[in-house]
Order: sequence, then structure tokens, then C-alpha cells
Amino acid sequence: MLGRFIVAEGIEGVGKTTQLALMRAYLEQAGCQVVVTREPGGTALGEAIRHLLLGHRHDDMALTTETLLMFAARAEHLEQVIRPALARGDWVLCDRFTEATYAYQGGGRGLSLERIAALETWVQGQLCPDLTLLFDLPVEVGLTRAGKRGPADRFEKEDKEFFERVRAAYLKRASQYPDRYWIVDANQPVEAVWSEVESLLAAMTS
Ligand code: Z5A
Repeated sequence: MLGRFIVAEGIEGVGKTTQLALMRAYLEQAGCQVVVTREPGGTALGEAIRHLLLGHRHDDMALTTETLLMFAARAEHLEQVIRPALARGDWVLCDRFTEATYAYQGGGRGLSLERIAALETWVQGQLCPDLTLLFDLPVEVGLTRAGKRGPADRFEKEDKEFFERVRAAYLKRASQYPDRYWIVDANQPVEAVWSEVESLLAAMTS
């Protein structure tokens, strides 16, 4: 069976990483080759860019710089990891991708969506994820979960209104592109969230 490109998205603390680990185990059990990766990151250069983006050394980074760094990491990720994996027929499970740029730099920070779309076309060409799982929950719940983890990174230090804008941007994109998005209610215990995701994977692998 040919692999698919699935992306997990959502605001802070929605449980993407937890669900991606369960998805990997499910697919491997079904005999699929699976690559689990993340953005920004996924390559040595991408992880170095992640360090610049999430750390506090450049707290006053310009929005254009932030966006170009996201796409620079993405270009490397596509070239080194994602395209080769899909060409081999592997499944690619990615923790965030370009929808995060629309939600965070677009919705959260106010960058024009046309600019993001131009970069998307340049960097990705025709390549788009087969499915984006949007793990959705109220901002307070996500921030409480994420807050238990330790010092806040450059995004985590943003206020509640920022994450409300990010969430609204994700939901708007999901309603505009229903064939590419699947909204999962993330405000449930891990097992209940997994049960929704598992049904979806079962349908995709049958
Ligand atoms: N960013 C951007 O701005 N533009 C872009 O283009 C891209 C990214 C690609 C890094 O993301 C930052 O980069 C991100 C946006 C920006 N910043 N923010 N915000 P990241 O994905 O690496 O970081 P994150 O969003 O902070 O991930 P996260 O907080 O680690 O969340 P998660 O992966 O969704 O959740 P988790 O680690 O699975 O779970 C969080 C905690 O909740 C943990 O203690 C779990 O045990 C617990 N958990 C998980 N599921 C549940 C349920 N169902 N109930 C209760 N508790 C749960």
C-alpha cells in the first residue's frame, strides 16, 4: 500500500505528539513503513533553525524573518526527508507543517495569507499533505496542559488572545478546505481522542 502524508496540527498542548506516537504504532502493526517527523525541524539544519525560532536569543525577530526561517526549514525537510520517504512509499506523519504557518504567522501575527501562499507554492510546488488532522480544544485547556512542561519557548510566551487567533485561523482553514482537514475533538481523554483517530486510520488503510 502506498504511503500517505498526514500532518497533525493544533494550538499548544492539544496532544499531537501523544497521538502521533499511537498512530505510528498502529501503522507499523499494520505493516506500513512510517516516518515520524516535525516542523520546524526534522533535519539537522531544520533543528538548528528550530533552535533559533523557539529560543529567546532573538525574541525581537521580524515577522518576515520568522516566516522565511519556517519555510527554509521546510524546504530542507521536504528535500531531505519528506519527498524521499513518500517516493519510497512510506507513510509520513508530521507534527505541524504549512497550515501552522497560516495559523501562527497568518492568524496569530497578522501576516498576509497571500505572502504565505506564495512561499508555499515556491517551496512545495504541487506537494500537499493528504490529510491534516486538526486537534481542537479550548485555548485555556491547551495552555494548562502545556504549562505543566517547564519554561515557555518564544511562541509559548504569547498571550491567550494570540492563541485564540491561531485557533480561529485553523478552524477557518478547516472550513475552507474540508476535503483536506479532519477536525478531532482533543478535549477528551487520550483514549477517546485515539479512538477517533484510529477509526480514520482504519478507513485509510483498509
Ligand atoms: N510554528 C509556527 O509558528 N509556524 C510554523 O509554520 C510551524 C510551527 C511549523 C513549535 O511547535 C512551535 O512552532 C509552535 C508553533 C510554531 N509553538 N507553539 N505554540 P511544537 O509542535 O513543537 O510545540 P507545541 O505546539 O508546543 O507542542 P506541544 O505543546 O508539545 O503540544 P502537543 O504535541 O500537541 O501535545 P503533547 O506533547 O502530546 O501533550 C502535551 C501535554 O498534554 C502532555 O503532558 C500530555 O501528556 C498531555 N496530554 C496529551 N493528550 C492529552 C489528553 N487527551 N488529555 C489530557 N492530557 C493530555
